[in-house]
Amino acid sequence: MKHTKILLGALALCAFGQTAQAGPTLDSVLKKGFVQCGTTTGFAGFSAPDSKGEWRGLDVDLCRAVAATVFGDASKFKVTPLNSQQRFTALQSGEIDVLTRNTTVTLQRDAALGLLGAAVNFYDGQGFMVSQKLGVRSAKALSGATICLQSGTSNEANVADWARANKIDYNPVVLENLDEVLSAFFAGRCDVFSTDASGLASIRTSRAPKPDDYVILPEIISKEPLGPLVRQGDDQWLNIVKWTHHAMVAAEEYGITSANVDEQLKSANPNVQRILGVIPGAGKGLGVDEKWAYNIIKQVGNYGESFERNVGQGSPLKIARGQNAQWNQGGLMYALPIR
Ligand SMILES: N[C@@H](CCC(=O)N[C@@H](CS)C(=O)NCC(=O)O)C(=O)O
Repeated sequence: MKHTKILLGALALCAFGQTAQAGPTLDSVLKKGFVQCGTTTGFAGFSAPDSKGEWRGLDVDLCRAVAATVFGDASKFKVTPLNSQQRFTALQSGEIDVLTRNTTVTLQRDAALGLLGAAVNFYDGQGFMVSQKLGVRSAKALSGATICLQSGTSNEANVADWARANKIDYNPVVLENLDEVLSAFFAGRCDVFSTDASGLASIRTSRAPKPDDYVILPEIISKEPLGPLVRQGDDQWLNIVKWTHHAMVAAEEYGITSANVDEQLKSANPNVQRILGVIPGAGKGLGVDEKWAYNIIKQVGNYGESFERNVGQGSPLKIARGQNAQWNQGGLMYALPIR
């Protein structure tokens, strides 16, 4: 009897294993009609409102892409601006559905906070910015410096590790809001501002009174793989966020862009056909429409388009692709197979 039950269970799994179970997050997102994304309070290139108040950036594009996956409409999203400290509780409490906010994926955030890093959409590392007037050209010369940091970031602990390893004394000034940190730094209350290199590039171009008065030092002291986080316990939602990112990266790898995606529907390449739903299966596996990735690419673009527009050559930040180039171009962006 017991064996028969196990066998029936296994048969049921085989028969229905192709279809995703509707998880609680997708259910509630479908019910309310939009995806609620946690972003920064405003950090140009990654998540910030433009002059018309529309949220833009690499992380906002990922949020829009999730909306395209779920609704076929990238505009069905809302933003909750969060400082570094507030972001994890907002996700834990269900106030947001996904955290798309320059957040480093670490073991403790996955293990102790009940959250999960779903992907990495920007490989980064922590650096230092100083005023030109300080005359310092290397982080090795920072002994005795006052370093401004934002609380609730991985940046605080990284500086402590780096200082201990390099026998450097420093005075930390740790403040909760980015505006307070930047006011302190630009007013000269700190010699140094330390955060992710992308953050330094963004802040120097968009927030410094005179960008040329500030230099970013060459040292990178940590690994900061930045990516979207979801709550633990909802595998379907994790899959949706994870594969949304991989669809954008895969589209770039196969040369599918927002401009040519309709043309690409006629591609003879089975990889392209699977991504675009011409060969069905991926949508069913995620519990969404077979045109999910087509909708992302058409409305948001592939990863490279989003990168260049927001933080790359088409943006004031002009960040080089570097580690964020495709795996076959010397970078770390490697789409998992959509099949
Ligand atoms: N990647 C680091 C740092 C992320 C972070 O919160 N950086 C600050 C400094 S650039 C930020 O984005 N602040 C924006 C805000 O609080 O609105 C982490 O995950 O802890």
